[in-house]
Amino acid sequence: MGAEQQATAVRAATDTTVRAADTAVRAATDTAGAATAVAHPNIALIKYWGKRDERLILPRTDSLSMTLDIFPTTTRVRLAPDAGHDEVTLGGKPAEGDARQRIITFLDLVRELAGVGHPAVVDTENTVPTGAGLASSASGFAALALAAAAAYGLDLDVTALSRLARRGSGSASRSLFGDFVVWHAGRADGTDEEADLSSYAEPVPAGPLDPALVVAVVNAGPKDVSSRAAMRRTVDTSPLYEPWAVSSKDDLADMRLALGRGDLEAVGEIAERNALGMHATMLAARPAVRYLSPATLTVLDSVLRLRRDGVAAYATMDAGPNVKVLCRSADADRVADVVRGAAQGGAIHIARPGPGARLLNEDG
Ligand code: 2P0
Repeated sequence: MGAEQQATAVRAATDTTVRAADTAVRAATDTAGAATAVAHPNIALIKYWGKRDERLILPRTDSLSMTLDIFPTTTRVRLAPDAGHDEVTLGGKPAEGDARQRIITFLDLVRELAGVGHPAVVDTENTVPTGAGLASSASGFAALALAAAAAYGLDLDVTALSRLARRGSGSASRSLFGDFVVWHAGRADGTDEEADLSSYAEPVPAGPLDPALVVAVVNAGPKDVSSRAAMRRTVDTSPLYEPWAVSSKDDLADMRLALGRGDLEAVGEIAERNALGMHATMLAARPAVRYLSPATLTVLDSVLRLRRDGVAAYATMDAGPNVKVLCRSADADRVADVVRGAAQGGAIHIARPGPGARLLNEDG
């Protein structure tokens, strides 16, 4: 296939995927007033690290992720016109502090867009074990965006929903879609409205990869520095930030090609170098942000040993010490065994590509 034909095929495949996602998210929007949505976490293979606009949550660079099939978040939003204020529970307990405030700020945005001022009752169930190192903000705000938009009667297509989810948490924009997903940084040279419109997520076509992601939890404790604060400090103070942002563009272009031809080794190599580069930017921040622990490095050593033994295994780490190892689905159990030995008693989870966010019918 020539480059032009390939581009046309890729565009057609993407259009079909977006239309299918649209049907899924529009399916139950006829029950305005209450809606329940489910979304899965995603892990970035090309990282989102750094904002250019904190209010609109506009990133400095494009990012690309795989949506997982484990640990979904389910969120129900019900309008409560007679209530005096929003009522928010997480896992059956009243939400507090920053978590509660971020949800209410997000509901305020939905109310403004819908022109409906009613308070809401929001119930969220996360199935991710506490501290598993799989950020629940991506699945959480993707599910909340979908449920709140439906409950408040906003008729948004899935692209607009990914923009909306972005306003809750950047990485949530990617969890609207299943499998591999790119989030566009968008236009930096126009108005706020143009920038907002141009920063959304969409599916990325991939060849036959059959991947798995082995998650090694080496420390389940809370982190010292939030990813939001760490990102800000890195952009503001790290001399390595700009070079990483520039090289991340090349990584993304290479990643699209590697995904397209179903080349798991190349996908893994690019993901690993992009993640290590991101951590290098943090180590050079002032003061340094160091999420990687001795146990992280022990797991990274085990990944190198696997590669030396001929197993395609590649590591990526986010804003924490836990390691996610990309490998072939057929190798997942072997990789999990080796990584378990290195993870010093930490829990191991095996994930595969998962679905996009969807609304549940009221009967579930
Ligand atoms: C990512 N991370 O691409 C990157 C890699 C962590 C490391 O997205 O401030 O919770 O809510 O937009 O999305 C974590 O940041 O940050 C994140 P906000 P978010 O997955």
